[in-house]
Amino acid sequence: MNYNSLTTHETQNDSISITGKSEDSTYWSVADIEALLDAPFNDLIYRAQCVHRQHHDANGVQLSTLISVKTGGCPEDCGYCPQAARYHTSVENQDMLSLDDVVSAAAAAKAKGASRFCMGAAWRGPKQRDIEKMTEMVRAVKSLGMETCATLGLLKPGQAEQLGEAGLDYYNHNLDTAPEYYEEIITTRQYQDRLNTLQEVRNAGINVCCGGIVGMGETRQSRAGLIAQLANLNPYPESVPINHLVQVEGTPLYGTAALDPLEFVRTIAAARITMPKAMVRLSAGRQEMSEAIQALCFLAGANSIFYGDKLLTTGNPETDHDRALLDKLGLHAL
Ligand code: SAM
Ligand code: DTB
Ligand code: SF4
Repeated sequence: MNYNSLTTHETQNDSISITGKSEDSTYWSVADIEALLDAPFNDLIYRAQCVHRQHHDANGVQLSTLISVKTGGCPEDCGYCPQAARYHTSVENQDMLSLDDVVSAAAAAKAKGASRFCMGAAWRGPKQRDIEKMTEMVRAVKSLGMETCATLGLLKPGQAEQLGEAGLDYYNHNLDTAPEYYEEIITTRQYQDRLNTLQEVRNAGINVCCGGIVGMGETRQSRAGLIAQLANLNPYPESVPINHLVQVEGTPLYGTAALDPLEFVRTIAAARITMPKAMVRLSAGRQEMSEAIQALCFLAGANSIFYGDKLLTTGNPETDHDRALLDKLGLHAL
């Protein structure tokens, strides 16, 4: 199918659909997604917006607040990450936060309007004693009436069940990039390890939050490859964070050539079209992004953001600033 000439046609029930691969199809080839990314920008965004409106509140944005419950000193070698022990960045190691600290941060996030609270840890994966502390945190945050999410690295059999029993709603574990580019970025764990963890999460009945990073020097074909991997997960993730690389001094990817911001917008649109019901999160990198590009991301189907002045270790727009942006665009928090 040639997406370079996307046209619209009226369907029997008069709603607008667009010729091309059906959004309900379960399989997307890399070539299908490359064709989307290669399409004229207006055609791509229009199609993404149509898909978005079929499945979501057109002007709603979900707000998730992040907290790093254990910072730095990580044994892995992810080339983008300021928390890897082997890179010399300005991140200071911090032991696990106390339950009280986490609950206060969650309550403050809720008071500012966040509906989900995501707890991240700089681990290859949690040990059993870590899972015990995490389940306490999940229970406490859940009891505040917030959705809970955790991102703790690779999970061993049985760990996802324990998190699920404590009330974990989502587990974030990213594929990060396309399989063929992965070894350029991370060598201490394999793509298949990540897929195995995602399967553990699915088997435990926890919603999957899985996405990746763009702007790591990958080709457009590799961006298509990432989206294909995500879209072909069966079922595809409920939540899809699309991060723009935050370049941190001391990491191997610091100094990577800047990506054209419109490529980022195209990637968001491809995620929306191929995973119509997912929440697509405009994730890391917003602080470095203009309001105009963020607005285009919302137009392309992003309907979730990280909300709060910090991601895990790097900055994110101030909440007042984000509120003003949402107001300016007539967007409301979900
Ligand atoms: N240690 C766990 C793991 O890697 O699975 C959980 C935390 S890790 C920081 C979560 C995700 O943050 C990574 O998979 C990556 O997608 C994202 N991330 C980390 N550093 C980033 C950066 N500098 N820019 C954009 N995204 C980043
Ligand atoms: C995700 O996809 N992005 C978030 C969250 N999941 C855990 C993390 C972004 C981290 C950006 C770099 C930092 O702040 O350390
Ligand atoms: Fe460790 Fe996660 Fe950072 Fe990789 S992304 S170095 S696993 S904290």
